[in-house]
Amino acid sequence: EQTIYLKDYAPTPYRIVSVELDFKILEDNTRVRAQLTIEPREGTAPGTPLVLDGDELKLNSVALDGAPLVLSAYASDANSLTLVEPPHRRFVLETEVTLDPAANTKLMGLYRSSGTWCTQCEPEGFRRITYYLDRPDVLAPFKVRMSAPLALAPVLLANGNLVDQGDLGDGMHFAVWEDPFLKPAYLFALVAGDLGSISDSFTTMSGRQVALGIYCTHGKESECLYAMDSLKRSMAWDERRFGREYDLDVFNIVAVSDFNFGAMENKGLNIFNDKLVFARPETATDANYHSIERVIAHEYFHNWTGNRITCRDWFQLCLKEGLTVFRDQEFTSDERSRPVQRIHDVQNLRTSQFPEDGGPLAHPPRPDSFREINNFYTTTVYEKGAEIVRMLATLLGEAGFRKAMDLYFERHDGEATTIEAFIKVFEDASGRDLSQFATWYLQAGTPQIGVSDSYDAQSQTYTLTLTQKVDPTPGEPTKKPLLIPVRFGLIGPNGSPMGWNAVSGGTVEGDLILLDSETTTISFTGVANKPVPSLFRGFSAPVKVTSSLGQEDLLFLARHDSDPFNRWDALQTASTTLIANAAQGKSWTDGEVDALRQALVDTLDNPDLDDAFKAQAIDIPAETVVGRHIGKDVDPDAVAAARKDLVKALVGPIADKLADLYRSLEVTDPYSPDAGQAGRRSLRNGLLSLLATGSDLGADLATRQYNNATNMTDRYAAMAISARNWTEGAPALLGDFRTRFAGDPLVFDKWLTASAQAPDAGVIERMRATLAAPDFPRTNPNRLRSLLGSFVMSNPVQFTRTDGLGFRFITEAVASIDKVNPQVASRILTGFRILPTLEAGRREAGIEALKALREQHTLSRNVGEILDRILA
Ligand code: BAL
Ligand code: ZN
Repeated sequence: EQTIYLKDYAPTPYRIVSVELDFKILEDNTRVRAQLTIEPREGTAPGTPLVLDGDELKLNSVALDGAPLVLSAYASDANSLTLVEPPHRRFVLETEVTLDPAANTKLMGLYRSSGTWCTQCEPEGFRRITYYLDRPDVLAPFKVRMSAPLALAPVLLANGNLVDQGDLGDGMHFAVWEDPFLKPAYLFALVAGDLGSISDSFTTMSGRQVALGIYCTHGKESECLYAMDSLKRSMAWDERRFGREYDLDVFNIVAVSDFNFGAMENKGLNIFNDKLVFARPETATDANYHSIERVIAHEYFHNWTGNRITCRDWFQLCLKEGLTVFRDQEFTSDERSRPVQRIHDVQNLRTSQFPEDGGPLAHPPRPDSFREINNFYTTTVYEKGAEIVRMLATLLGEAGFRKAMDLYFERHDGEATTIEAFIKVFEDASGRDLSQFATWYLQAGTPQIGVSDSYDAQSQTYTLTLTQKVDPTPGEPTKKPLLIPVRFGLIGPNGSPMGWNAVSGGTVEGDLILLDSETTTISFTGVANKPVPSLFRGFSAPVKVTSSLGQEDLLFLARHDSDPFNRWDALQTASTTLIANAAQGKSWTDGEVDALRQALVDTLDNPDLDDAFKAQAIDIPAETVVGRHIGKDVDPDAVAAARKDLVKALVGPIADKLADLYRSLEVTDPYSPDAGQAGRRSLRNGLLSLLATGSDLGADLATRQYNNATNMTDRYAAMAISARNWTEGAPALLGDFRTRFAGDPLVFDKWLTASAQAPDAGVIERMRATLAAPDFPRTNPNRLRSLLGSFVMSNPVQFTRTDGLGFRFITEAVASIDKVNPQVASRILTGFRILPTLEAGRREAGIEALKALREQHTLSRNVGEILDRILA
């Protein structure tokens, strides 16, 4: 298999000046004619061949400047079209291919989803539509004509503005769309179908009217209203926060049921996985509303960070994704609660990115090689990428960051650029040397921070020593020290902040320590008492801290830290440590549990904290998070048992109090997805979860909540909590849920997710039966990910069974999905990255299952690459 290296990057010898596409969409096939105006770049030697990318294409004809090409002038197969000796001047290349969108189960290129024709081109899908220079640094204006049967596809959409449309007779009609903005082919989009829609408009800051449309299956129009509202708020926010105005007269969104990604930022025509558009209270949870808002914003924000400024090559993916995730996180923080959003984002980072960064699939946010680019749409590129941008914002401060972003937009608008150019903008805007900082993009692995401190009462000097270390990752045996911003404060014995007179031994700027070497020792003089340090406030860097603080200091921080993130984090660390120790045979003392319980109670009783924060604070870390903390020779059964024991010990003496609080939090107002109501429900459901794991009261409360629920948030929480704790009532609730919403695929996904998380030994048998049912939609990514993705990522007890049944269940499923949709298959397989952390027996069983997969099947490049990296 061929590996592609960043160091081999070179511009194409030819550029594409303009693109005209003509799609004739028929029931059985689609004919695509492309007219590409092409010219050699400066410096290209005459006679240099032109090689266009293709993928599973069937070429009907090829012409140059209007005349058919003789056979000797070109070579073609399904994967490329080569002009042996193109003219050394501007010329027009015309090709025609025929596609079979209904047979395209990979969902890359042009395909049909529930009858609708739609496209997905990022990263390399356009080459499945026509022969092209399918790479992000080839930018061109596109004009798209399409014709289709009026009865099957009354709606015809593409990028840009509609410039013509009409009837063609014989039941056919056409539309012509023109996109004046230069774009790479991965941003191309086309939709044809029989769709309903809602429309609205937005007036931009300079007073232009933009027509907004959301298209969907007929009957779902009212479920698109929250997405539309989110879109308008996103457009206004990007003007306020970043001065970015929308540029076309039209912005359309289309919801489709079969989609590999969550959504796609095609210029002026975003295509969405329908789970990130549709919402009504009876079928969508608060978390769904939250995700819809976030992803609508994310795709919209790409218009500037991704589309107007795009990536030079796919190694730079983080340039648009990390930055755009940062922007969507900021949007949600401004729209809802900043501390709650921060905790949410860090939880996500710790549960998904840290395991990636610490395992066989670790890679730098800006990788330098790949076999299959689809395998690099990872949480490292996205979420760690966002953390890197956040650190830049921390280093430069709010005004400095905005100044740098303004410069970025000014300097690079219309370009396909690189991480280096991005960093340079921040250097130029701030006058700082960021060469050491840039290592964050180039080096894999999560830094581990060691902390030790001492206090000398006589000289009133507090000394803090911080160390950084990154373990080797695949291909990177040695690591360089990073520039790590540590936002911090010192807290005095009475819980209030403490100042100091002078600092020596390290760089401190205001409340930031800049950690730039392996060890930094900083002395603070004029410190009146021994302080407790609060470090990495707001999670100021994506690191793991091995704290020197004992349980007592942690619980002190949980009460007194002025930084809400660190209050939350102190509780998390306290409970993670107790569970991890117990799972390794070192049980907690009664005193430790009493103190943790009291800290939880104090948090719940604190009138100054909001419900959403309290819900996060009482959340006991998941088994996977504890397993990650232990790091090696993990026995997931022992972790699960220890976690359950701790919750029991914590909840036991206060079960009645928690149940009273649970009852008092019932929401009686009509449902609204707003942050206040959602926070109240999340606290109530958090209490239900504690009660279900830690007392006899929970199971009944869950059943009652399920039956009385008036919205999906409460009904789903009751079912999922019952399933995860495998309560006596769980099978009945799952059974009811399955039929209550039969016919709604997005609700079926919720059932699949909850079912896959049941920890009982029968879960695999039940999942097999689900998959084998004749009506199971085996080509739909959402269904497959809901069942199998949830199982590998959140059911460690059954996935890593010592008898290997869980591993084999997944490898067998992956082998069959791989034949239909390699992207979905390889994503599910990444769950095996957990192997190096497991105890020997389980690890061996997992390796055996992977080897059997490799030996018994012909695998896609996607799955093959993941498999080889895990087994390496
Ligand atoms: N560009 C792929 C989908 C997304 O990250 O927005
Ligand atoms: Zn994105």
